[in-house]
Amino acid sequence: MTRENQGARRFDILIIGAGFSGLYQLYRLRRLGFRVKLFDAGRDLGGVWHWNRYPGARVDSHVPNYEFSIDEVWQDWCWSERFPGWQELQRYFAHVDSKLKLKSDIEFNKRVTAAAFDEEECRWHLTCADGEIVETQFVLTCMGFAAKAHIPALPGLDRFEGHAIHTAHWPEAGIDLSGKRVGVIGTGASGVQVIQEAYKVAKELTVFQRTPMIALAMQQRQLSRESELAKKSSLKETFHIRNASSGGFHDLQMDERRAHEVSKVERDRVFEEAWAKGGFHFWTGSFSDIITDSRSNRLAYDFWRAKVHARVNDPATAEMLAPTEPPHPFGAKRPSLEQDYYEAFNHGNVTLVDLKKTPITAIEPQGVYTSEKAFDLDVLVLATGFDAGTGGFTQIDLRGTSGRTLKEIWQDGVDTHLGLGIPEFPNLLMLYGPQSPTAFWNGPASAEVQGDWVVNCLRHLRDNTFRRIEAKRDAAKAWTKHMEEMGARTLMPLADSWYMGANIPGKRRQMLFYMGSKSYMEHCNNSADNGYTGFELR
Ligand code: N01
Repeated sequence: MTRENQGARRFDILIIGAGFSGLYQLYRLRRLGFRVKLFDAGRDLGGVWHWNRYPGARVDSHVPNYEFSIDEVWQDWCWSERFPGWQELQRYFAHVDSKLKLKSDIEFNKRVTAAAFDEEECRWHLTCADGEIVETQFVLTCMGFAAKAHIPALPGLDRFEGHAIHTAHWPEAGIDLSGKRVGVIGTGASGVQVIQEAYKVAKELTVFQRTPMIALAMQQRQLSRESELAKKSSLKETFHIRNASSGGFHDLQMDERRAHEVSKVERDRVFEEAWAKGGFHFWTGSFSDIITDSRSNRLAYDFWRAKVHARVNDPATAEMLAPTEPPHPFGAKRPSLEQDYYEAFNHGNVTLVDLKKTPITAIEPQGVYTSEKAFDLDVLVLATGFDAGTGGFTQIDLRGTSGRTLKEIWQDGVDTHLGLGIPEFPNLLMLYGPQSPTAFWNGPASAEVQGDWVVNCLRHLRDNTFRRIEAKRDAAKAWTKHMEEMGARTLMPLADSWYMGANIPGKRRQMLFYMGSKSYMEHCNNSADNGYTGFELR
């Protein structure tokens, strides 16, 4: 023990992050008798649902897919909406805690800023923002994929005299947009949701769009307590199907035919049916070749485009929102779900600016300047996304056995074994991290299914008196290669998406998430069944 660490608190397992994955780990590991503690930088439970409280923030995975399958949690919980908003999700997390009593082992406002592995002691030393150093044998990162906001380097942003705010940094007290001149940069899922709310109250709303979002109909519904209670008798089966599915939804089934090979009438019938179901049905619940075959993909895009044009009054605006030529293959960027996003552009107080034609040249104290004109603003919302997958890790001074930081190592590309372990970083296991299905896996399902694998692994290590687990370099290289090959069989690499790390200037372009949680878990289970192949245990 080094001198400065004398008296440091010591744990078997330290979990970072109090979202679905972190809470599930705490729930399971505590019951197995591990000395486990959870740290979270926020003030309360929820992970992304603690931070993302901008107007309109709501989940894009419909319930009951989006909840824990733990009996004591679901039995007396009823949702009020099919796609719940952030306030209801925060209430859900409070309910989870009231049932599982997790908070007694959670410390909030506890941001981990640095971590170094001590090879001699076979233990991690973690430094927190408040100066405390703790020691732990294992670290479980449960930080989600969106732990680091992306704030683009817009010239003059710091000089803006109004309120400039990233969607993930929205203050708990809220920001009143009523009667204000509001600008929104970014039309991803966060931008779409803010825009839908802001146009109803703002004096003027200016939407700065770089790439049009291919937004799908949410088909939101209110849920009555009676209908929720009626589902309870089949919920166990629903969760079972969900956790065994590829993607973590109990009710998203693909049509195995090729979209471009069936008749137009039949194709439209399938598309309409998926559209009416709402949510991701049109993306991952219609024809299975949409994301692999450009002909089928184009047919889906054209169907979507016609839907949008039917709702937007001004044809030029409709063309900006849903251009004749797709900005990228449909679904190769995450589609967001909308309720009245397109109708917003029929209102006189809303202006759509095409940043590809008239880019932002500067942010001035009074507002945003494009190459064409100035827009005076009171509030500038940065709905500009996240350094997804890796940003949560690289913002920590995380040093493994070589002393190099993970940030330095990942500059040349991410290599992990199964998205669970990183060479040079022993006893650190990732949940919902890069190179696992994360972006293509419903969060609570992943928390439980991938989560059970991690719990079983930790139990295996303890039962067999192993002190150390580390991903092997050749296994990690092979996993990256496998992911690239899988990605290349799809249209995913053709879009500049956060799936590819391509939304962050300078970030290495690579397939960051594994497509298909079912085959992913087969790889993980094969490894475990054969003595954790690809990992070194000692
Ligand atoms: O971020 P994004 P997000 N100048 O990266 C634009 C989940 N989520 O926070 O496409 C101008 O998707 C950028 O433009 P372009 C969900 O998985 C879920 O919206 O790069 N514009 C894009 O339009 C989602 O996919 C929910 O050309 C700039 C936007 O900012 C993920 O989080 C709700 C720019 C960023 O879109 C991320 O969504 C919210 C610049 N310099 C989020 N830089 C739900 O559950 C970036 N942009 C519903």
